[in-house]
Amino acid sequence: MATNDVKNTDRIRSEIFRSKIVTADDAAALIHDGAAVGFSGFVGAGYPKAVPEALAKRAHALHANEQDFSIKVYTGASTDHALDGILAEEEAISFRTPFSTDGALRKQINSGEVGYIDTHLSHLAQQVEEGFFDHLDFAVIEISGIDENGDLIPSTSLGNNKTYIEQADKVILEVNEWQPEQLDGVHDVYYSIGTPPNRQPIPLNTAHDRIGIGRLRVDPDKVVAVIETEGGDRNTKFTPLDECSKAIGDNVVEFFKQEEAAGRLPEGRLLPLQSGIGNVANAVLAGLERAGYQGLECYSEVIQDGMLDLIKSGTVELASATALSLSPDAVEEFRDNIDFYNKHILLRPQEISNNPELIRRIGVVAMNGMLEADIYGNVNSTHIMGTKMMNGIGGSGDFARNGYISIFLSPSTAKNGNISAIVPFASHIDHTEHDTMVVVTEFGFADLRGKTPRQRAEAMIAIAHPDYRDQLRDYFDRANAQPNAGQTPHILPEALSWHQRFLDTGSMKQD
Ligand code: 0RQ
Repeated sequence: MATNDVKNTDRIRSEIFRSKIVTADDAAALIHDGAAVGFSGFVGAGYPKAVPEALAKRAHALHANEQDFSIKVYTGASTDHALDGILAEEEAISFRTPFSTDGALRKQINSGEVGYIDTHLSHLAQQVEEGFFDHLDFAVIEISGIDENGDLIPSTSLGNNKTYIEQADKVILEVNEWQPEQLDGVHDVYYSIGTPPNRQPIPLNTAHDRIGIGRLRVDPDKVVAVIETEGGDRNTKFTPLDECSKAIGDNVVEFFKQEEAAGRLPEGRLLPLQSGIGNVANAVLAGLERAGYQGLECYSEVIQDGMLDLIKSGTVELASATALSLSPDAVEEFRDNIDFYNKHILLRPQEISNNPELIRRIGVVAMNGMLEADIYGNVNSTHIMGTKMMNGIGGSGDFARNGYISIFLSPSTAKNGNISAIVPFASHIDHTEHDTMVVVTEFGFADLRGKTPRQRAEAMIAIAHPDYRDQLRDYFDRANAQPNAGQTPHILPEALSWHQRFLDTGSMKQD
């Protein structure tokens, strides 16, 4: 729970900042209608807890008075209902970037009420600096403390905080006492990326390298308010592993064994792993533990529950990410053993955790979820039935395009088997056939590397759900039998109507 009372926490050890302590309502009152605001927050971790609530209250009161009030919201990635959701419910968001998972906001994005720019997570900081987006009026950033020098001790996510603090005209800080003080030391903030043509190589060669400092810097003159809060992160609970996700995890391990046997991955150690968000990603991590791997490294975006289990069992030695996003049970485990976990965790800004140069250099094995893939390997991660935004591309593009191996994972069907995740033509394409190397379902893995489009189609049909294999095979055979079938055989009008069947009858299955 966030607090709106002015108190005096010893987390603020600089007098100049202590003198700026106000209530969240007072801070929210500074933010004007139409303001562009950069918030901290990445996958439910480290988002501000008090100012969004005060802004929603303010919007409610102003709207009741028939006065306009909405803001443009920039973040690291998804936050929580307590930021996106409550502001959306008050119709207080006019624009959002780069990634959101909130249901209330999703409705407004898909109705066109809220403008949404779905951006690669590694791109946003630079694009904000370059001025593609409205200039930031405010940055509202959660931190876990302010040291004697006036430097900021980051919270559970770094996201775009460095850039938003630098770019915004005014900064509002939320010092959250709920965040464990022992987090101090896990952050590595790199300040020397620079701008082309003077950009230098980023000096990071392994997932465990430290290249920056443990603090965020801020010009105290820009700080217009400091708020003291005490509230937990989002902490979504994971559902227990089901047979399908367990099978996907086992199939990923089988693929890794193939790569180790071929000498393409170091035996028993693999290469640094990136794993996406959600239950399937969690299941893959559990598969690695079952397979007995030890001492692995992760170069990812988010540390979720599955990663803690792996650190505890020694499966993972080091996890580098931009956010620590744990369920309530995992938070308890983390707090009880914080000194142990902190030795195995590094948090970086997302322009470093998701940096293409670094992902390519250290040879990351990227594993991300998807909505659907087509028989040639084009992947849709974002648009349901080609039009409705689900969440966004997030970091999947950063990792898929640049990973040493790029894997997409999904159950073979969605919505109780009524939708096939393998289709003739993806209804929207986030990752092209050139980016997708391996696709995994509960029925196996399709290794698309070194395969022609026709060979890829065979491999993809083999991992589709048996209920859909005959339809996919029939489509491919007829497309291939056309006189001028070309490099990538298609019967386009039919391919494009594949999804229509679901919209008409509620199922892609043939009658
Ligand atoms: O909806 O729960 O209402 O039934 O989509 O699907 O199978 O639970 O899978 O949680 O892994 O999410 C692509 C959305 C997959 C996610 C996506 C419906 C399905 C369900 C979720 P219900 P699952 P996941 C790292 C990398 C892009 C960002 C990314 C994602 C819901 O992985 O957002 O990768 N990826 N970031 O029923 C209609 C289909 C469907 C479908 C699934 N073909 N048609 N609905 N669903 N397939 C992290 C960050 O970037 C921060």
